[in-house]
This record gives sequence, C-alpha cells and structure tokens, in this order.
Amino acid sequence: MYETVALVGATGAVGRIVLQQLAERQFPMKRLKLLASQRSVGKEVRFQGEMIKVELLEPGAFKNIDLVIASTPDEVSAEFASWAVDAGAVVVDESGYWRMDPKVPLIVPEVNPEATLGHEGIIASPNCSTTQMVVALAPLHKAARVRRVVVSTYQATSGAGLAGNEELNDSIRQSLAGKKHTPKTFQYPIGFNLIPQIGSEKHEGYTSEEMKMVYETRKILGDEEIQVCPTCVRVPVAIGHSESILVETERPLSVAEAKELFEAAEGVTVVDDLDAQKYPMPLDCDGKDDVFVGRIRPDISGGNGISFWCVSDNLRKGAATNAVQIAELLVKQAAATAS
Ligand code: 2RA
Repeated sequence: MYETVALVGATGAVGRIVLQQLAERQFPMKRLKLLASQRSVGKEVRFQGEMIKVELLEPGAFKNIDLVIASTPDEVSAEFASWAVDAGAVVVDESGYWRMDPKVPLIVPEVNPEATLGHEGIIASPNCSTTQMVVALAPLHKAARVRRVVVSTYQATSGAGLAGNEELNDSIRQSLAGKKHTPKTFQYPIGFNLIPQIGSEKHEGYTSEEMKMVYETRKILGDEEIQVCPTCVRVPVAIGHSESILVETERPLSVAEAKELFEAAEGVTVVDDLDAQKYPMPLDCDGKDDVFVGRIRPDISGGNGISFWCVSDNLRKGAATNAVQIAELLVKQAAATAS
C-alpha cells in the first residue's frame, strides 16, 4: 500500500482537482503531504475536513513518501522527479517532460494499463488533448487498426491553468465594456475569439501541442505507424476540450459497429442522436470523468473512415482523473504482486 502520498502543485488548477479526486474516490492512504514552490509555502489547503499546510518542494521533501502525484511545469518536473525516485517514491507525473522518454511508461488506464509494469519510478500521464482522443480511438484500434487520424481541437482556456480562465473572464468583460484587452497568457484576446496556436512551432509548421498528439498517440496505442494530422485551437470555453476526429482504419468499420465499440468501451459515454439534438458539449461534460462521443457518421469524402465529435473535461480525465487512476492502478498491481 502507498501509505504516504505527496501532491506536488496542490494549489494549481489541476492540483485542486487531484485533491477532490483523492477524496471522492477514497484513495487508500494514511497521510497526504502537499508540496509546492516557495510562493505557495505556508498556504493551508482543506482535505477531507482537515487543513494541510503546503510545504516547500526541495530535495529532502520526499523522505518516507511512497507515491507522488505531480502537476507542475516541465522544468519543475525535470528537477524534482529524481529527488523523489532516489528517496524511493513512485512518481505519477502530469507534465510533458517525461512523456516521450523510452524508459517512462505513458499511461491511460483504460488503454494501456499493462505498460506500467516494469516502470523505473516515473510514470507519465499524457497531454489532455491526447488523453481523450486515445480513450475514444482505443476500441476502434483494437477492432480494426487505426491507420490515420485527422483531428481539430477546440481547447478550453483552463488548459493554460487558473491564469487562462482569469484571462477568459477579463477578456470577455473588457470586450463587453468596449475596452481593449491586453492578453498575458494567450497570444491574442480570447474573448469572442479563436486562436489557432497552442504552444510554439515544433515541426514543419505544426505546434508543440499538435506534435504531442502525434507522438503520444503512437506511444500509448503502441503503433508507430499511426499517422495523425492535428490542428489545435484555443476557444473561449472555460472547461472541456472538444475534438472533431476523422479516423481511418485498416478494416472498414460501419457506423453501427463503431457505435457499438464506443458503447462497450471503458470510460466512453456515447451521446449521439442528431434528430433529438443530442451530442456532447463542454457545458454538459464539465465535472465528469468520462470521454463523451457523438455525431458518429461515415466519411462521405470517399475515405475509409468514421467521423465523430469527442468532448471531455480537460482538468479531470485530461489531467487529474487520469493521474489518480494511474495511482489506483499502481495500488492494484502492488496488491496483486504482494499476494
Ligand atoms: C492546453 N493541453 O490545453 C494544454 C494543457 N496541458 O493548453
């Protein structure tokens, strides 16, 4: 059992939800330690009716810690992970720093739980836009082998943390007041706007966020031949990433079969009745842990594909929930090994 758990980045947008998830899912542990940078040290955070003081993230902070769940920027993770592993802890890391390291499993528990076995102390959780897509693609891949994916994302401002949502509110307020909004977090005002850039230029005009969808999808689905063509867009929605996905499979899938596969898949909820105007939308998925799929239809452009719409709470399944599910998986695997 992981008796003592440390949460690194407890005061951030995702860290707050990890705390809620640990409580809601009654994660088995005896003690919780909260760690953060100097800026947050001394703040008190409520957990299960108790106030816990945030302590400094430093090399000595991981003594007697069994499990670490971390939601920090890449550069913080790059530094602290070895402190934790050297102290004997297992780290479930939500940053981008370790995801493509060949020694680090990149895990979505519904998709590739077996990849955690044999980890070397660090397990990575994918980027939010990838996570929801692979949960939806996995059953299709298993049944018919995914060959090509064309995806456009509509990503919520909370993907950029608490500052992203503050900026959305500010930008809308200023705009309604007829004032000029000067953005700090995003490249342009986000209120009443769409920004077709998330991250920086990475490969042939594709951004870092887009290339995460390419590389992480292949690693999680365990197939380097899957071709992914992504366009990532920031939209004025606070919570819930949406994705328009066209997937081509080796064996042709009918819409009925794809729907059956989605319906049977763990972690997927199908909301798909166009006549009744039922399809997933961010407002309905906010606060939920599943990946929602709808608008399932054939590729009428002549390809061998299925087109669908996919929405998920980016702070939950896209980040906090997936990390806590990985931690639960580790507890289960440790119990199975011990028995
Ligand atoms: C975003 N995917 O939405 C990022 C967060 N990891 O900005």
